[in-house]
Amino acid sequence: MSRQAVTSNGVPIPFTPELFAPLADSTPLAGDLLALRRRFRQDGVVLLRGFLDRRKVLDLRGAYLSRFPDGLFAAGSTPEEGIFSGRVPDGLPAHGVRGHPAHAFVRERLFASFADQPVLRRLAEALLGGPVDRLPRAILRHFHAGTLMASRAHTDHAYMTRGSERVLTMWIPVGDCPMEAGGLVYLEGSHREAAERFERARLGSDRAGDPRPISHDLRATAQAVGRRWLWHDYEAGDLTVHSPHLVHASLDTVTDAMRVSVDLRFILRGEKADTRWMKEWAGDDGA
Ligand SMILES: O=C(O)CCC(=O)C(=O)O
Repeated sequence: MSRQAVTSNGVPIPFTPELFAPLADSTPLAGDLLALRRRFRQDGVVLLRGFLDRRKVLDLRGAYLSRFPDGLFAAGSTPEEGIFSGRVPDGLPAHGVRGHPAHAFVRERLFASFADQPVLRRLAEALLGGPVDRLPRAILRHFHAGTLMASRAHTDHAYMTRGSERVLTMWIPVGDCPMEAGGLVYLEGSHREAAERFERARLGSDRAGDPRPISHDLRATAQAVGRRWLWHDYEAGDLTVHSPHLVHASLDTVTDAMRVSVDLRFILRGEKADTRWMKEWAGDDGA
């Protein structure tokens, strides 16, 4: 993918300064939690590079991908490298449904011990300003080249309307994830936009009957509100934390390496959680 045009869900978006800008790096604020919280409130997102141990993240990648048949991987490559063979093995159930490795993996102790690392909890507490609980519904995403499938522009709030807004999401790439691998992009300052301002973008959505996503068309989404998509070439160990009101989406995976990521959500303790997020994720749970 040349960076003159990137795509999301197969729809090109010119990679121009009007539509894209780099995501601010908040790593220098990691030691000053008040400043980090101010940045989080102001921008609706913080990027912390190398926040997690790279080796631990790559071990998680290897552990997850090793649950797939060898045919998923290019000859001579390891599960941790996650190089797509170009062919999904016959009989593999749809992503995340019972019988697919992601469904079992998010229910394993290994996954829970990664998600429950004290360093993540402490970060959530610093940003939400008090003790937190992790919501059990943790999503494992896995994209590979050739599908032109990516996350549509949306806010997390649209999927969590039955509970408190005092929640946050951590997005953790499980492996290196440059833009070409399907990097997450954030619509700058969009946590301060009224939802109605996106109506024009919604009209062109490929999911017109579903009020939750805004659109698969990231150019139309950005232009509806005159804002830019913030991008980053993520490396294993990086993470972002975002507000439930910040619009985000992902780009198509066009690299040989598959894109794996985890979303973790935390809620301020004592707040009412949306019950759909109180049970473990399944690819077909509809939430
Ligand atoms: O990983 C993705 O493509 C989307 C993640 C997401 O939507 C989220 O973290 O809320």
